Amino acid sequence: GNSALHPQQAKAITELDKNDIKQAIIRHLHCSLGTDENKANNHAWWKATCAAVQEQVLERLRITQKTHYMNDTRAVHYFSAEFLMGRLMSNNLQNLGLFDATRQALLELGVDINDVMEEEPDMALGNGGLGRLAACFIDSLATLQLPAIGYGLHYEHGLFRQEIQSGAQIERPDSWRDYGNPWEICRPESIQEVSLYGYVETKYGDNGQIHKEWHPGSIVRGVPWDIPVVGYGGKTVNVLRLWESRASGYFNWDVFNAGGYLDAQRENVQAETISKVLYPNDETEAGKELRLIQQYFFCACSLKDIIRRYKRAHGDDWSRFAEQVVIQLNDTHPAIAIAELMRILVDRAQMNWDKAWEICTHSFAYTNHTLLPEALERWPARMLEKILPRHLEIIYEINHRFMALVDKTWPGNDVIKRKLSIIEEGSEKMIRMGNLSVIGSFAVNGVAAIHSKLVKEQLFPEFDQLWPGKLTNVTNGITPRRWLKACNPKLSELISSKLGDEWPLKLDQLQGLASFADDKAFQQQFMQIKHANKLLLAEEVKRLTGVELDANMIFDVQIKRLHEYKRQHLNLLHILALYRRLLENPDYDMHPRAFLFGAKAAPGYKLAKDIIYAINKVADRINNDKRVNHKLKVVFLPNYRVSLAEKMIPAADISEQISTAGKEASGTGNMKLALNGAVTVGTLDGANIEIAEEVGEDNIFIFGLTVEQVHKMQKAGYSPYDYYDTNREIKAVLDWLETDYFTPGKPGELVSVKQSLLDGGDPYMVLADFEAYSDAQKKADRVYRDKIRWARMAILNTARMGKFTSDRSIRDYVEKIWRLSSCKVD
Ligand code: DL6
Repeated sequence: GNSALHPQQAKAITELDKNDIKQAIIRHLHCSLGTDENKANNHAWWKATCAAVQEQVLERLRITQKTHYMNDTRAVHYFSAEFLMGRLMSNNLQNLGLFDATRQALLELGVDINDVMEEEPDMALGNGGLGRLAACFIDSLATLQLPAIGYGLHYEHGLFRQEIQSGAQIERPDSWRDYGNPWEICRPESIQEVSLYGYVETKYGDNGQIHKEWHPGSIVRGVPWDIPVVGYGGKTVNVLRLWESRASGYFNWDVFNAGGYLDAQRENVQAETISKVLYPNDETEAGKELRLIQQYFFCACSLKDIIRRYKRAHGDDWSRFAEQVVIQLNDTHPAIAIAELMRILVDRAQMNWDKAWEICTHSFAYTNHTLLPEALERWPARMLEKILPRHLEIIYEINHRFMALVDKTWPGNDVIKRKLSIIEEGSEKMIRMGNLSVIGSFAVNGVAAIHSKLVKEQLFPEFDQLWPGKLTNVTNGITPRRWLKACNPKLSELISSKLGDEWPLKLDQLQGLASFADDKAFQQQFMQIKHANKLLLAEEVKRLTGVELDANMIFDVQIKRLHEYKRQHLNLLHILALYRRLLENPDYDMHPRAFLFGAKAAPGYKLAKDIIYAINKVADRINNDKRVNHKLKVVFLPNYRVSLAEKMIPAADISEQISTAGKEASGTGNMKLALNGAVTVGTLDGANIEIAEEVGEDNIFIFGLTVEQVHKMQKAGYSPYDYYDTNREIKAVLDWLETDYFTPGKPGELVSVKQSLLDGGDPYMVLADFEAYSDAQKKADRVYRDKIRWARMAILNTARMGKFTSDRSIRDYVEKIWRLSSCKVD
């Protein structure tokens, strides 16, 4: 190859040393960036370093793609509207095994690698758990050397940047690629075109056959951007392919020729709007036309891309399609792909319906991520008719045939029919994407044992009867490369010193730490690292908020999207209770504690924003109250995101996982925190249940109502006033919110929080769980003061998190759903 130009490329990656890397960085500083060592600022160093790393990555990408092509591998295609990647530099260096050499190289160039990494904007193309799960999964897929490709949208603006002004959330646009993104590669050779709008023509053939032809009203171009996904060990490099929308040249040219220059420009703007911005709603469907167009746009581009690749190997023989291609639908956002594949097979490939349906239902699998009714996607039939008229017809046909099956199974049962139908009849006809997904897939999974059980028993019981075995569970996981090795280098080193360095690939090996759980010297090392991480976070907190934290305080962390069901306000009520206890009794016996929050609220979710405001106002008051602030601090860190999580998680003592039982499908932050030695205070919800099984009941603080108890109470008619009227503390803290104690001169500013918990009916049973929560916190406080016992608990949490590696999740998908084989890349 070009080894004369780039001598280091001739070397195997394991032979690359700091001098090779140094040379490559300098070369890029000069030749790619047109600057030099004396002029370069941290941003330039970052770009040059990324470019040097990317050389290594692209070479491995090329070899991977060639290997997959030569072996004609079956591959999984992970369709997701969100990939919350975060920063890539440290991750790619870790996975290539080049982190230390690069750190050294930069050091010799007079630059601190940490300062360089701070230059990288987060790739925040996701809202929260669902998007971050997709990112962990593609890491594991590459690590396990599985042929896989992630497909999604190349949003120009990711999730908004959050500022806090006078306590309130302000949304600012996120511009992750304003100054270029060194990791992505544009692939104009793989541009696709996608149709929208228009009408359907029915044509009658000589033999009486009916053929449908869609005459689109508009065509948009999809430009693919590839982000390499480097597996740990650097062998397999898969890609994440993200589609950017552009105006399609020729379509507008017609308008232009007709003299409609401005119309043509308007068309351009509309086409380019499709991938402009990520919808910032977590757990709520946004029934907006543009969102449906976004979903269809990336699915249609991706399917064309898949089919192009399939045809390159198999020509027009569709018979092996489902053997080669499995498409995983990450929630219902890409569910329209089912109708699109049917359209391609029936209308374009002229296949008969049954054969097409056979291929479809052997290609798709669907993951459900929530039971919350407000998150289950439904589209107005009229909207579909306007944007995708042919797809609506196809959906009606799918439903028609499915209803016949339902009728055969439950003859004459209209209740069941109405329930299972893809079409919801009402004042406005709606298309239920969940039902379409279940009907069009060969497998459906929930994301934690309890969630999958509820999917079976509550959400889709009849589907489970109809197709026994189709509904299954795959418990979520997280990549230990990012969420331990990279984000907590000190703890990683300690672990490696005891267990060797294979644990990032074999996370079960962490069990080996259990034998040190009672070892005084190890306990000390483990807790010293926690302390050092807390000092680092305290510095960051000071920098970001001005609040000073003593690293001897308990660092109690709740980081996740803001939602009533996640109950940040339960945490807040407990903070108010502690504050009140301290004011009533200055000697109130508690270990000093710092409560740290990180959370974004959907811009249109009023109460969520009110809760953020309330947390900040309470924080202000407490942090400036000399009577208590040596014992109690509250911090709301602005702009919570992946890179901030990487700083908070290694420093946490307590992990708050306090959702109403039955509402949090799995959670993944719970896994990240426990892996880093934080002890969970949590309800029996989502993956908390499985975490409790792994760490043992002595090493977790479980409290509160169970799923069954929640159901029972709600059926019996839950009244929050029962608690308000009988629990002095609850009444006092709720009434406190109505005064101007936290908002001087402005009483009532925080009243919406109180109202939601009383007249609002307290839908997430905050008051019902308050006392149990407070007791669990008291217990955690006592245990923390027993240094030896706490160290043991923290160590055992890390030691017993092996199950929650995303490698295990991916292996489960491979076995239960995808039936994939790994493909060794050398
Ligand atoms: O499965 C990933 C993640 C779970 O860990 C969370 O518990 C769950 O709330 C989240 N679900 C969503 C739902 N969004 N939609 N639609 O984000 O998924």
